[in-house]
Amino acid sequence: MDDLDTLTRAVLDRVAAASAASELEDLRVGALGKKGTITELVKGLGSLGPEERKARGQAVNLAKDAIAAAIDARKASFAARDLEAKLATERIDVTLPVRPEALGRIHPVSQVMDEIIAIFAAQGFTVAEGPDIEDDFHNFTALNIPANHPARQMHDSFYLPRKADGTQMLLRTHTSPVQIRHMQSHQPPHRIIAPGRTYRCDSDQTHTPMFHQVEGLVIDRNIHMGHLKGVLEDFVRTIFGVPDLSFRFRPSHFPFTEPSAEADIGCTRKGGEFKIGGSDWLEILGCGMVHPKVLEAAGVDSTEWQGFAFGLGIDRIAMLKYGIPDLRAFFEADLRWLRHYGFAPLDIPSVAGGLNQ
Ligand code: 2NM
Repeated sequence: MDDLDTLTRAVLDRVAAASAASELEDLRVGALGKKGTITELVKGLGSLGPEERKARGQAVNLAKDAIAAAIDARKASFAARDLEAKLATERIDVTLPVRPEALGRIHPVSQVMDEIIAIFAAQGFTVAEGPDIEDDFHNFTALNIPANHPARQMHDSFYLPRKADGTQMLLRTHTSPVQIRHMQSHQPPHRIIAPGRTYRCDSDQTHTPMFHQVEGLVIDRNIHMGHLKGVLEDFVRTIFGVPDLSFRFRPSHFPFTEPSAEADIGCTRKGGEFKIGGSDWLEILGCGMVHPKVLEAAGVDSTEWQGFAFGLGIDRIAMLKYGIPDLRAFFEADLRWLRHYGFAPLDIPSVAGGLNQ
């Protein structure tokens, strides 16, 4: 017995004195491994009588368990100590100010979207939102777009796989379905804008498959084209910061408005130079009086209510306003481009702030 007790105590003392996990592993192998001191004692049991062997066997097992438990406990305390040390040396002070060179930038599209929202908010509009994935009714049918219209073709719109009931969802091709949904779920009068992502199967120098639109909708009892022109003229003058910017309507056609117009702003083209303001014309948006069929499809009584709608592309406004030459760079997530064309996060646009200092 004494040799077992002495041996056990010696191992436990060395476990207590160990200063690293690797030392503990050496101690474990030395005592409990194949050729370990305790293991060797077990081998000696064979030469003992049955009674003595049983008693000695139990004592050896208790010693093995005690040593293994002591080693595990010491290992755990080393792991806790190492973690504490790591946490102490790698501590970060989350209250420190952000490094200026590490600041993110606001994408020009986000900036212009915020500017547009600020301008229409000052005119009393609120923002409406809806799903990017739409059904045929809200994206086309309710907007008086006929069954054979080219926009409905497979190669002009992004369709999802057909569902079991035969219907097929698509990525919205404009934000008009947001306005249909708003009219369905709210009582008139309406005064909303619907900014957001839109999708068309189109990709070249001036088109990307995903782009950004803002559409506006005003429905009340006596709304007419004069209100429309006033709202939009104020908008283009404020967004471009040109107080006397010229603005004109040209007759046009959309299935969802009657009458319909396209609007131009004044610009200057001289040599290679281009700027907003001047006596040349640049097309900027489409608009019109909401077609009675559209109002009825959205559950609005067209004998009592009427109004206007308009739509414009945000990406092109951003290019024009901030002199960004290449549309495709907008969606390449190039950090150098973002650092150059991006905006400081706290440069929040407001009409009172002049939008762009
Ligand atoms: C445009 C041009 C003209 C438009 C119509 C509607 C709705 F849902 F109220 F009928 N929303 N947007 C509209 C009208 C959009 O984009 C060039």
